[in-house]
Formats: sequence, C-alpha cells, structure tokens
Amino acid sequence: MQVVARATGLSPDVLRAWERRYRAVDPGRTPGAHRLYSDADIARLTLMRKALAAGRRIGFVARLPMEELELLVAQDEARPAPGPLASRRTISPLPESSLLARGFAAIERLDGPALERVLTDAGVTLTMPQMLEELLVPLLQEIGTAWRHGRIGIRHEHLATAAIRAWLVGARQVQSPPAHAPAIVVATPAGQVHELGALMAALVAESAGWQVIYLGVDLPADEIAAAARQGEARAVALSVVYPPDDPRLPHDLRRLRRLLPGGVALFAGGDAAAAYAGVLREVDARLVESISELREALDALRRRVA
Ligand code: B12
Repeated sequence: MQVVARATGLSPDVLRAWERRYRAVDPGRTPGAHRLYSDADIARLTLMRKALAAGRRIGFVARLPMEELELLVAQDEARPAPGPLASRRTISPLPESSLLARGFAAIERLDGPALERVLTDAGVTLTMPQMLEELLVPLLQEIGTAWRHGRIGIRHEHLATAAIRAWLVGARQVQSPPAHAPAIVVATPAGQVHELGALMAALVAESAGWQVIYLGVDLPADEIAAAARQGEARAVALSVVYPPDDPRLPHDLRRLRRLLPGGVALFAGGDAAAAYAGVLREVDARLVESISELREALDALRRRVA
C-alpha cells in the first residue's frame, strides 16, 4: 500500500476509498490479506489522479475502461487551460450545505412537505444549474449511499424521488422554448429505469432553448428513433444510470444509430454512461459528463443549427 501510495501520489485512505466506493481497481490479496497491486492497477490509479486534477468527477472517471481513461487524460493534458469542468471546483460557497442538510433531515423524518419547502426555497435562491448539480444530485447521491449502508430504507428513497420528480416536472412546465426551437428526444434506453437524470437533461435542454420530446424510461431503440424522425429532432439525449454492464445496451445503441436520420447528434450521460464509452464512441455518440456540459454542447449545436 505504501509503495503504491508513493507511486501514484494518492494516500492509502484515498486508495482504499476508491476501491471500496467505486471499485476503481480490484487488487489481489497475499495469503496474509495484504493488497497486491499490479502494474496495470498503478497505471490506472495514476491516470485517475491526473483526470481528477483536471477537474473530472471521480464517479465518472472510475468507470472508464483503461483505453478511454488514457484518451481522456491525453485530451486534458493537450488543453492549454484548466479543463472546462475545473471551474466547478471554484464555485463560491452557497447556502446549499444547509439546504442539503435540511433536505436530508426531512427525508429521514419522512416529512414530504418539509422536503418540498426545501426544494421551493432552493429554487428561489439557486440558479437552475446550481439547483441540479449542487442540491439535487448530491442529495440523491447521499440517499443512495445512506440506502446502501442501511441507514435509510426504500420508503425514504421513494418519498424523496416523488418530491424531486414533482419539482423537476413543475420546473419544466414554466419553460417556454422559442418558436422554431430545434427538437431533442430525451429518454432512457431499454433496461434503464432510473428517471431523474433524464428529467434533468430534459429541463436543461428546455432552458437552453430546445423543444423536448420527453419519452421517459426504458425505451427500445426503434421507438427512440421513430420519435426522432417524427419530431424531426436534431439531437437525442440518453440517460444511463444503472446497470453499467447490460449486454443488450451496446446492440441497442448500434441499432439506434442505424435507425436515426443522418446528422442527428447523440448524447449520453448518467452515472453508468462511461461504462459504455467504447460503443458510444463507435456510434459517434458524445459521452457527456455533467448536466452543465450538456448545456454547453446544446448551446453550441443550436448555434450551428441556426
Ligand atoms: C432513486 C433511485 C432509484 C429508484 C429510481 C426511481 C426513478 N423513478 O427514477 C428505484 C427505487 C427504482 C431504484 C432502483 C434500483 N436502484 Co437505484 N438509485 C436511486 C438513486 C437514489 C437516485 C438515482 C438517480 O435518479 N440518479 C440520476 C442522477 C441524479 O444521478 P447521476 O446518474 O449521477 O447523474 C448525474 C450525471 O451523470 C448527469 N446525468 C444523468 N443522466 C444524464 C443524461 C444526460 C444526457 C446527461 C448529459 C447527463 C446526465 O446528471 C447528473 C448530474 O450531473 C441512486 C443514487 C445515486 N447515486 O444516484 C440509486 C442507485 C443508482 N441505484 C442503485 C441500485 C443498486 C438500484 C437497484 C439495483 C436496487 C435493487 N436492489 O433493486 C434497483 C435497480 C432497478 C433497475 N431495474 O435497474 C445503485 C447503483 C449502484 C451501481 N452503479 O452499481 C445506486 C447508485 C444506489 C447505491 N449507492 O447503491 N433506484
């Protein structure tokens, strides 16, 4: 452990946490149960440290296959300035920590109205990207962690999901895309039932001036493609949160690309999207790391379309 810590520049605590939480590497064990890292593990951990230094998210980086990780770090190193995502680290402190704490406490008490008040208050004080990335996503991640460790139950997760879903649906209703806005289809592919990432992507697309054809979750490729053709969509955004190893998904992505009219941009994001980085590249889909990156990409595409 000490040797690997020195070689990678990561502390033993970080090494253990990355292994436990993200399965970043899977070292073997000696008969005495000491970790036995391979050269490939060390290379991977070093690349992960570099990607994080460039502002990438651990949850995203930890899932990337080795070739994709190498490519990402090479791209980051080729960029003269800090990566676009690094700026997220410098966001000034906001009252979100207390909103987060209030939100989580309300969930633990199963107090739906209190959670709704937190969301309403936050909607007034935070910008929409802050609301999504600094309150809702961390809150959902905290729920996921607490649930995994048995500190809260499915009832807490369901109460929170219902309130957050209602907030997102309400926020979408006040968006009014301009006339002749380009259309985008937002959905999750077959086998993907986590909806909130897709709803967030829909909200962001609308706020970026796109007309959203929102299909919800668990859609076969043929249906997504048919919606894109019918709505003359210029883009399709897919949310891929769980599972990270569905053998059907690569086939579906290839089929979707074949069925989509030429020139339709394909975006994929969500916690498990990076696990499909290879096939996403093959079908010329852009792997988007965050909601704010989607916003930037859609702004650029809309300017080109216009
Ligand atoms: C709510 C929830 C559920 C709900 C979903 C309800 C619903 N209507 O959506 C229910 C109860 C159904 C559920 C079920 C399960 N869940 Co669940 N769930 C969650 C929870 C708490 C939130 C999920 C969520 O909405 N995330 C979406 C967004 C908010 O998070 P994100 O993926 O990080 O997305 C960010 C970006 O990636 C991006 N993004 C997301 N989508 C998109 C799309 C585009 C285009 C772009 C650009 C960006 C983008 O935006 C976000 C902000 O940056 C998470 C915890 C967590 N950490 O997320 C667990 C979690 C995802 N679930 C998990 C598990 C294990 C399960 C179950 C297997 C549990 C079980 N034993 O049954 C089942 C699987 C069901 C299935 N058939 O697949 C695990 C997955 C672990 C893993 N990756 O291996 C998690 C991480 C919880 C945990 N810590 O263990 N779940």
